Amino acid sequence: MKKLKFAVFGTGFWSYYQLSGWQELPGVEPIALYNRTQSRAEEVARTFNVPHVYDDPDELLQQHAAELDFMDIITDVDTHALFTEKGAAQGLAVICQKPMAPTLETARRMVTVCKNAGVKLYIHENFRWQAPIRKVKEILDSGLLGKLFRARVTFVSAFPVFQNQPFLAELEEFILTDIGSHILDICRFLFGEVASLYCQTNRVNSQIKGEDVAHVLLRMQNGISCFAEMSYASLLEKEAFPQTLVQVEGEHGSLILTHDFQIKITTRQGTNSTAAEPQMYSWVDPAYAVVHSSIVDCNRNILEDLLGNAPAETTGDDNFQTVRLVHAAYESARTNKVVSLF
Ligand code: 89V
Repeated sequence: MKKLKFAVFGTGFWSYYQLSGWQELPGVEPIALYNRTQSRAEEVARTFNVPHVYDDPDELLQQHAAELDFMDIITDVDTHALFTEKGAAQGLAVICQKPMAPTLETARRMVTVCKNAGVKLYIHENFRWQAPIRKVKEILDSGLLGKLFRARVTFVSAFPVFQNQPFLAELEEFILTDIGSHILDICRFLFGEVASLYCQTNRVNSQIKGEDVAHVLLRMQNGISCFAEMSYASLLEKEAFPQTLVQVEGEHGSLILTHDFQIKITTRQGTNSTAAEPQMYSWVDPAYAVVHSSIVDCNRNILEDLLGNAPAETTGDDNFQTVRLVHAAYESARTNKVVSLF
């Protein structure tokens, strides 16, 4: 079988997990790495047996664009558009980490540039690929709970996320872009598109620049009322990081996805429990297990699309709808007004 060849742009903290995730899949092969600091790229290249390393992205593309099938962008958000444009100009499919871009206009431009160049754009949005979130979706789709009317999606933690990802402390817009991109995407995945939203934010940690608490009340187009709550400032008895907890209510019953991937389903017949644990690959950091494990499923879904076997979920077009929600939430928090998404 011919392997799809790819280049990685950015070899920081996340690249180790992204490359480990690719290694779980047959049919792909990283052939070149770019990083601003070449020594860091060399370290990663040694770990993953990648033959070519560059500290100049244009040189990488000049040398290898002809043999590449796609690029995987794992740089900070401010350079996503730059590398997307470089890749699209060479006719390469682009995979880019979330959040897609720092502004809605830049995200729109990335989608347009890729369309105009006739190349595919995918956003590596992995939270919807977590095993417990897929299980919740399966239960909702079975109709067991009947017509849904109320939901709550929670990512509330005091995990010291800035230790591994110090750049997060420098973001003027923090939790809605970093975690909101995931949580609002889960809301869309589970409950469909949003009609309107209202948001309040707060900054508790004075050592960081952006907000670390956000509450978003969403009115979904199908009438469901969904409360998305996020915090990196909440010292709780049970630390949930990096789990997303979910509660959904329908006419015939409810479900709760609680800590440690337990799902409790209650109907008039009583309560049943089921578990949806992530697959523990050898390379996952136990502190991030459910997130790291979902990288493989997200990559697999994108790979199937690249191979023409099945459509990917997290395309640029799809993720643009999530980016709209993130920026609508900031607008709502700024103006203290409900924002319509129509
Ligand atoms: O996927 C992410 O956005 C990571 C983490 C799981 C720590 O939030 O920044």
